[in-house]
Order: sequence, then structure tokens, then C-alpha cells
Amino acid sequence: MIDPSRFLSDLHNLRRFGAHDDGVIRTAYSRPDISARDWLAGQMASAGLNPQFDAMGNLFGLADGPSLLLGSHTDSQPTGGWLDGALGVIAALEVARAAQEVGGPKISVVSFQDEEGRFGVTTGSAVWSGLLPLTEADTLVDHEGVTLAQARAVLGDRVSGDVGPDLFTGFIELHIEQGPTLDNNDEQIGVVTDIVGIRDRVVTLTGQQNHAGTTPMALRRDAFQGLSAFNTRLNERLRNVVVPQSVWTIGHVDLTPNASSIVPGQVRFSIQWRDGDAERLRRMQEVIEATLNEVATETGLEVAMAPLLGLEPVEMDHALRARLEAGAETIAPGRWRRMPSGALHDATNVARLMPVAMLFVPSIGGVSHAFSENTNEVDLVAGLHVLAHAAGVEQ
Ligand code: HGY
Ligand code: MN
Ligand code: MN
Repeated sequence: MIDPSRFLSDLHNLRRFGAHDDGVIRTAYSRPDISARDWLAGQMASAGLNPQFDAMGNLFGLADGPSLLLGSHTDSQPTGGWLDGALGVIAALEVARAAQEVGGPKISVVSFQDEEGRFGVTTGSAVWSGLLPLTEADTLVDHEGVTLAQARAVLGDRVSGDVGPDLFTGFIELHIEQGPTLDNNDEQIGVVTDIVGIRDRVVTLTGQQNHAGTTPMALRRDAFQGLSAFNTRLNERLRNVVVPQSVWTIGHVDLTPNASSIVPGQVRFSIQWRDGDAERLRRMQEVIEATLNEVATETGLEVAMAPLLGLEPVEMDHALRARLEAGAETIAPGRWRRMPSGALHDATNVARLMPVAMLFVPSIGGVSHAFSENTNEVDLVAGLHVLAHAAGVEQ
């Protein structure tokens, strides 16, 4: 049967891989990531599952025969929290293990690779679900210039081949909310109604590197000034098309040459935007591209845009969602809600292939993608029990 202390012990064991402050540094294909996957493969085998790595490094623990798939990801952001993804994988392991012990329903487990997008956007499940061809994924480059092909070579002879989606009857992902809603309302469980869509790209603005003392302001082609003017004008312009749930982020900026006495000649930055509505994502893209070109012309900069990456908004399967709602009402009566996901998840890609649903537990202070990310143990265990109910492993 479900053993909360075994579950919590595994969760803390996984935390050890790439541990840093209270969080983890366990980016896709890094040594801590691969060591964590090797440890997880061992746990899967001990739980009576058949561990299989595919070419991307997605790790499956397969029950024999058709099964419900549970899981998430174990790679982290460059400075990540200990529960983002990890919670869903370890809860899945515990439910699958309990099911094996009692001869219950067939449950398989997955830890997708690079959900956190070192190379793009949820690349492991994007390749697995057929959205992104492996040959194309291999050409993706991280912020240090490493290609995905070079990075995944570390898998070596672990790769046992493809794991076909037809083995699975559906997918349920338990995840931390990564936002403030449940915590602010003292609720324990969120049953996800839909997951937002995203667009993500890298932009390069090129001007002229020059002397910071002798170059008159009016003659400069300053890449930082271009980015600064773009950001200010974009915030004003987007207000005409967005709603309160819309978000946009410039999260990664490389300024060249990044020296105090040199007018920066180039800036390479990431911009991503998210919304629950595909048409509004398109309108946001129009505003972003028009503003970028307008500012570049005014400031004498050249614009280069990398290919646009993205995922569409997706609604959760109603039948699987109903099973989560029944579990939530049993485990946390009056302390659960239906809610959208502002974060992206592998479930979006898996929804292309089979029925999919998600549930959340609270993030303390709504904090995530930070070392301080945390959730109260009682809520972690509540999420585990709701998942077990929905999987038919607990009544
Ligand atoms: O960015 C996201 O929403 C996910 O946590 N990678
Ligand atoms: Mn995640
Ligand atoms: Mn994340």
C-alpha cells in the first residue's frame, strides 16, 4: 500500500543529486542529472518496473502490458527548486510500487528529459510525442553553444530504444503549483483545467562597439540602449492586447563585450510570452516583432531572430480530471479548487497522444524556479494520496 515515509525518503534521496542551498542544480544531461536518472532506474527496477532510456534520455519504468503513465521530470532549472518535476516522478514511483505490491492496476512511471528547456521548450517530451523530430532537436543549442546532440551523447549505452506511447492508456502529472493561489487560499489541492501556451525565442540586436568616452551619444549604435528602449515600449504596447493572466519575460541577456568602458555592440536575449488563448499569443507576437523592428530602425541596430519555439494551450481530459476531483474531495474536502496552469508541463506534449490530467499541491509563498522553493510535507503527502486515488490504487 502507499507508504508516505518511503515516498518522502525517496524525494529527499533524489534531492541529493545536484543539491545546492535548499534547491538543486540538475540541468539536463549534467552529471547530477544523469546520476539521478541512474539512481531512479534502480528504484524503478526494485519496484518491479522495467527501466528503459530512450534516445533523448527520457527514462520510463514500464509495467508489463497496457498501463496508466504517471510522472513528470527530474531535470531542473539552472538554479532550481527541489520539488519542480521531482515530486511528480517520485509520487508516480510510490503509486506504481504500491500497485505492484498489491497486484493492483498496471502503472508505469516516466521522468522526461529537459522539461526545463536547456535546449528549448520541454524538449524531451516534445521529441517523444512527435512534435519535434530528433534530428531537428539535435541541432538545438544551449546558452553556452553546446548542441543537444553533443549533450545527449553522455547517455552512452543506456539508450535501449524508443518507448511507444501506445503502451499507455493515459497520463497524470502531479506537480507543485509554482504560483500563489493555493497557498494564499490555504488550500491543499489544485485540479488543473488547462495549461497555458507559450512562445519562446532568442533575439540578437547588433550595433557598433565603440569607446565609451569619445563616442558622442547621438552617434552611438548601442545594443543595450536598443534593448532598454524595446523593453520599455513593449510594456506600454502589450497592455493593449493582454489580460491579467498574460505574461512575458526577458530572462536571459548576454551583452557583448560587457565592459565598463565600451559601448556594447551586441546583445543576445531571450523573450518568452504565455497566455491561455492561442489568438492572443499571436497578437502578442505581432506587437513584439513590430516594436522590435521599430526600435532597431530608430537606433540603427540590426535585428536577428532565432526560430520561434512554442506550445499551444491545452485542456485537460474531463474523465481523468473527474477522477482527480473525486480524490481531492476525499483527501482534502473543501480545500481544493479547479484552476489553470500558468506554468508549462510535459503533460502538454503528452496530451497530443492520450488523455492527460494534472494536479497541484501548494508552493509556499508561491515561489518556484528558485532554491527557496518548498511545500509542506503534509501537502506533499496529500497530493500523493489524491494521485493514488485517481490511479485506482487507493479507494
Ligand atoms: O517554465 C515552465 O513553466 C516550466 O517550469 N519549465
Ligand atoms: Mn516542472
Ligand atoms: Mn520548471
